[in-house]
Amino acid sequence: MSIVLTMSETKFHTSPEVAQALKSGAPIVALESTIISHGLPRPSNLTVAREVEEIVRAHGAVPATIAILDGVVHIGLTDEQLIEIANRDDIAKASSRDLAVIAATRKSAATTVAATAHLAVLAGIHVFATGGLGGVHRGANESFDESADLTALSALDITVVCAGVKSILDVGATLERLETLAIGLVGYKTRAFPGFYLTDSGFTIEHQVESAAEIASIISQRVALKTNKSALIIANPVAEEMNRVRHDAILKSGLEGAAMNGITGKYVTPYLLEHFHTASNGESLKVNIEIIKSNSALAADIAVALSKKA
Ligand code: PSU
Ligand code: MN
Repeated sequence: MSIVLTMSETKFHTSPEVAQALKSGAPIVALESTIISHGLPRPSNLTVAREVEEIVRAHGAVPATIAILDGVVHIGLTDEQLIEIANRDDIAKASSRDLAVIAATRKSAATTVAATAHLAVLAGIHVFATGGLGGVHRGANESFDESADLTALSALDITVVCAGVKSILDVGATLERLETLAIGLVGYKTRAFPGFYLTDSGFTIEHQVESAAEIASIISQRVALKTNKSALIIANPVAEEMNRVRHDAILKSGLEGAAMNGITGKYVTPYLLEHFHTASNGESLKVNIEIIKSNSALAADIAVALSKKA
């Protein structure tokens, strides 16, 4: 027996503002929602979600925060929907593989980098801002824990602005995987690969760019040379990093805590982020918020520069 899904059964809602921008070719920036539901504590999660949208607008682009609410995929959220993502207790964390299940069962989920990038491209959006990418976890040679962000980005034409990968990961292994998966990587005004809370993870990036216009040129060349089957990552270090000594100590206790409490799979990243925010007395939260804001501003500048080229 074959199951045929009609379009009406696939609930895919693009907000009027985003739909209009898509139609007119105006610059758009996709924003993920897992940061809001699982990455930041209440109530700052909602404040940040709103501020980030404002920053994108102030830089001349239209924000498209992406999530699934009660089975409907939303590209662009209303303020009421942002509130739901920030405050509802039944918001799951969805990677690409979960999307169909959440939609079919009429559930609600925030989307990770993998799922957001997938839905953004499906909607026709090719610039995306997040905090830090998922990657290869420490001890992955035993646990096989590698974020689906990597494989998703190996098959999507999208430019992702991030502060490198989270320092909770095996950064060296993640960089090797990015190379294998042919995911482009350039540093924004730096050749030091950022480590999320830290401006320099200790690893080097081969290519450095100085402006959004330069990034737009690279994106055009990717299309011309057909290397746009996989994503391009713009590594944008935070202006002011966390205290390194404190960072390292909190990371150590966090990893120990995760192991002791048997935290595995998709729960590892939210657990460690939460541990950082609590143990650092909000210092990591402050840095995390700065990261998301500055990445959104740069993503908007890139989207604007791209629309000028078109
Ligand atoms: N960046 C942040 N906070 C977050 C994340 C990124 O500043 O919470 C989320 C993203 O949604 C990313 C996810 O896709 O963490 C990675 O989770 P995992 O390691 O389970 O793939
Ligand atoms: Mn994982």
